[in-house]
Amino acid sequence: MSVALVAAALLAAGMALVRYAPERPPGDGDARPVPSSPASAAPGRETLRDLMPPGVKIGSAVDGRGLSLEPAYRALLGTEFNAMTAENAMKWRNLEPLPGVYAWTGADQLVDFAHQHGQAVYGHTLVWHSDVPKWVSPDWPADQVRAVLQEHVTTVVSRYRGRVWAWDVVNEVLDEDGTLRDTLWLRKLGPGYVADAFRWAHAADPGARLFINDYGVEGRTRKSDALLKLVRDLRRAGVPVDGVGFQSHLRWDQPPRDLTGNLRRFAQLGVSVAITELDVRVALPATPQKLERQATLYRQVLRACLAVTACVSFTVWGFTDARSWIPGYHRGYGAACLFDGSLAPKPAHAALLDELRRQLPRAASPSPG
Ligand code: 9MR
Repeated sequence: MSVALVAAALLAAGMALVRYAPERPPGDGDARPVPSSPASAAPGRETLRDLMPPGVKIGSAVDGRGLSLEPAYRALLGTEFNAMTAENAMKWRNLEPLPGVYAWTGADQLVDFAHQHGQAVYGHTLVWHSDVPKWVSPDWPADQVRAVLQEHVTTVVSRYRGRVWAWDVVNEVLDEDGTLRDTLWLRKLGPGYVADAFRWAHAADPGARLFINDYGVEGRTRKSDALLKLVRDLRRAGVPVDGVGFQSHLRWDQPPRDLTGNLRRFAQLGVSVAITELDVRVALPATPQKLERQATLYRQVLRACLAVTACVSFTVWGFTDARSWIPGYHRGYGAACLFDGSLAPKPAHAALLDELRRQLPRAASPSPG
């Protein structure tokens, strides 16, 4: 299904061609105040959070289970980051294991931890082809599929209304060739499901920033061209899309092509942009040389985000190699995070700190005479 057809479907549905106006201009971050950093775990050591410019959040994905981990993990999470994304706790399969039976504990704990540490929560993810509860059946008629999807979006967003600053409303809706991915949602509901999901989420929490999130779109690729067109069409049709998330699961030896220029062309549509799931996997064994190249790539991604005013957050997909998804999914790769398996900072962490220090506004020079 091409993105042109999405636009056609939107029009066919009789939608008003009103450009959606965000409540605040892009680039200004969160409308909800995030308190400043609590005292650092290691006094005297500056953290990423300390140095991040106002208006750009620094986040990490956190698996709900990570929160019950050792104090050192919790201390780093609380001091290095001012935002967090639910790595798994808010996925539909985990939230509603049986129809109408919700398991909120993991997600609630995450939101509570964030609140106690003055951190913003990035909700992930409402509509995805993966991690759908098994009880949602492809044999159901379209009306039933639509009703459960709407119920899911509405229930989850309403529960965290005012406490989640942004949502990945739809995740990975595009295929590698830029067409809409063949999913249960597309097959049953047609391309209009994307717009509907944003409208349902907006109705449930009009203050939340609503994102479309994908991978393989960081550089100028066929897929990012298609995403650009999709976002443009959705906004022209009045759909409340506030931002575009660039997952950024990168390989140490494959930097994206023109990341900064790519972020800019999305920003020109009037949306916020965000680095949502950054990690940089290296081919094992991880040598000092590879970790230096990894550090350079982390730095480049941060630099790109900071160069684009519309970039509102920079989030890593987990901060320790001890808990990264990479070894389980990418054979022969690992060591993708900012801290090693013993929570010691790696060159990539130092590179981010260095980049942030370089970007600090220069102290006013003494007046002549
Ligand atoms: O890191 C997540 C891993 O623990 C889960 O098993 C997996 C399936 O739910 O999802 C991983 O996170 C993915 C994210 O939700 C969407 N973008 C790609 C991420 C890495 O696969």
